[in-house]
Amino acid sequence: MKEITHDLLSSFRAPAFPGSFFLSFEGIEGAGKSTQIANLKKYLETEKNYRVLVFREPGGTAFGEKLRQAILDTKTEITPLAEAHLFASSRSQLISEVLLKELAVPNTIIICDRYLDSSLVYQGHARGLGVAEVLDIHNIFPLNLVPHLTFYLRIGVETSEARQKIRNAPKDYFEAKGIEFYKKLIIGYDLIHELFPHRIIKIDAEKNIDHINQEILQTIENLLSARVDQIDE
Ligand code: Z5A
Repeated sequence: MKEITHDLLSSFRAPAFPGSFFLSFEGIEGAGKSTQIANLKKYLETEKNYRVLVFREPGGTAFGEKLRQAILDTKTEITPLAEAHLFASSRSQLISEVLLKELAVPNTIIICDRYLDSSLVYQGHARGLGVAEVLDIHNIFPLNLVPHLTFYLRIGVETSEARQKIRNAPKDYFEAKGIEFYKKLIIGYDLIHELFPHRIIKIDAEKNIDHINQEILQTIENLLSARVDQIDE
């Protein structure tokens, strides 16, 4: 497997659009991403007057949604390399067709439900392709654009299973892979957090929904006020 070098990591940058922000949420199944994204969107729109757009990955474009269905509904095994390229092509389309255009509109916040880190963790670490190999696939504009902030909602395997049981939906391609796969995902996310310690904010998502929401809002306040200070300078 390839080495993750400083040079490789430093080619990943947040997009520079004055007054606009790009955020993502990460975590294993049932971590509470959709729940927290809905709460954050409401807060940013009503309390901060931002224009907030939410996209999910894979998906977010007509092409991406077709890929999502193809990947998550498959009953046959896909190689980790094929998976990585499929997710990257959905992401590439989302960035070019939507993200860059929308971020250029001032006062916009884009929130992605999963993004690059999911590929690093699922394909790179848990499926064994290698984190550097997945970074390499993304080391070309615009795939090398990363969020200003990523919230990693960390839960254990037991909590994930308990929350899935309540939902009682049929298992998709990744959900069917079992406990050992989920354990690898958690190790993978901790590893990615070490690689990008400033961008990725790790949150204990075993706590209750309101507590997590408050922690997220505090971090967001810091991001927004730091950016305003920069603009004022
Ligand atoms: N994938 C990949 O391999 N590579 C990639 O690059 C990308 C994706 C982009 C997409 O999953 C799959 O694609 C995913 C990785 C792979 N595979 N898996 N597994 P998805 O989008 O279909 O599913 P998900 O991301 O795992 O979403 P989810 O299951 O809906 O989880 P969530 O959004 O994090 O959770 P939630 O819907 O907000 O909450 C789940 C339940 O828990 C719900 O009943 C809530 O009311 C409850 N909940 C939420 N928070 C709490 C707290 N704090 N306490 C108690 N209960 C809570």
